[in-house]
Amino acid sequence: MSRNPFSLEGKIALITGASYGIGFAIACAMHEAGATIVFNDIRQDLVDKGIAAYEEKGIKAHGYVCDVTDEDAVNALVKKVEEEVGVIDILVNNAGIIKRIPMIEMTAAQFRQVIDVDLNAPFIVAKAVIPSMIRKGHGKIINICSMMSELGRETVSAYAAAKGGLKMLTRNIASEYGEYNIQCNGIGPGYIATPQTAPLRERQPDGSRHPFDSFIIAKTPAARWGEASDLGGPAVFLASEASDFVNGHILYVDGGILAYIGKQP
Ligand code: NAP
Ligand code: GCO
Repeated sequence: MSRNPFSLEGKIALITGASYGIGFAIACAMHEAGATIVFNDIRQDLVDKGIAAYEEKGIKAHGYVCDVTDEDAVNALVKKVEEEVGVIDILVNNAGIIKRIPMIEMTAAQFRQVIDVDLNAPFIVAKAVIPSMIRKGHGKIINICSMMSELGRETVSAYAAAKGGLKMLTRNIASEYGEYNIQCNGIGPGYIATPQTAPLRERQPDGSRHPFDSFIIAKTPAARWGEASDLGGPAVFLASEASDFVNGHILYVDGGILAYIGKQP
């Protein structure tokens, strides 16, 4: 019988910031495809909550405390994972933050903080796992990008700068390490219903939809917000042998937003 090219059997996947939200959904899909799941969060209580959420799904995940912006902590995490679980075959740079502040009101410190988590950290974590991937002869890196890797909008200057940068970091990792059988691709989720976007979906005092919520429905051919689980299949594809000749690509999983001018009001 031929091997299933989408199988992640025997693979170890590190998904950053995956106690809940998109990272959690990607981890669950990778587990279903056979991978061993490793994740981190910034505090022990958040890691414990994550482990309990995985247990509820019947998944024995390995959770660690680590702030992805701290290079020493990331290096220590990767060393510990290699000792306790094994060499990381799949890295998903998922941890991310957003600050919705008009640019001329945003402080440079706030801007730097977003760049630190959303762009510097993927560099730090990828840098930490690549040497072992080279030694092992293969590796998959998936960077979670955004609509804001392509588009701008008011209040998200730092996030757009970071996610645009992450798209180019993705292409550069693919260019620099493709010859070592390392594939680095991005996933660009559309508007997905998670805690990060909850403020954009809050009901109005009169019970009506938030104007941004209605705007997103009108901008999305699928006419709905994405669910975190919508990212599972694409992530498994980019983590599996099925995508071994896909490198430096950004796979937008957006219900068609980038193809569409939007519904006429
Ligand atoms: P979320 O619900 O806010 O979850 C983000 C996760 O990242 C949380 O678990 C958070 O940990 C963790 N995190 C933040 N800073 C960290 C740090 N310094 N070290 C370690 N972990 C850290 O966000 P989400 O919507 O699932 O988004 C996940 C990724 O997808 C992000 O990169 C986001 O930008 C991107 N994305 C989201 C959407 C969307 O519509 N939701 C669309 C496109 C892209 P805590 O437990 O501490 O909060
Ligand atoms: C915003 C949103 C986003 C999304 C996402 C889109 O305020 O516009 O939070 O930017 O989270 O990244 O792909």
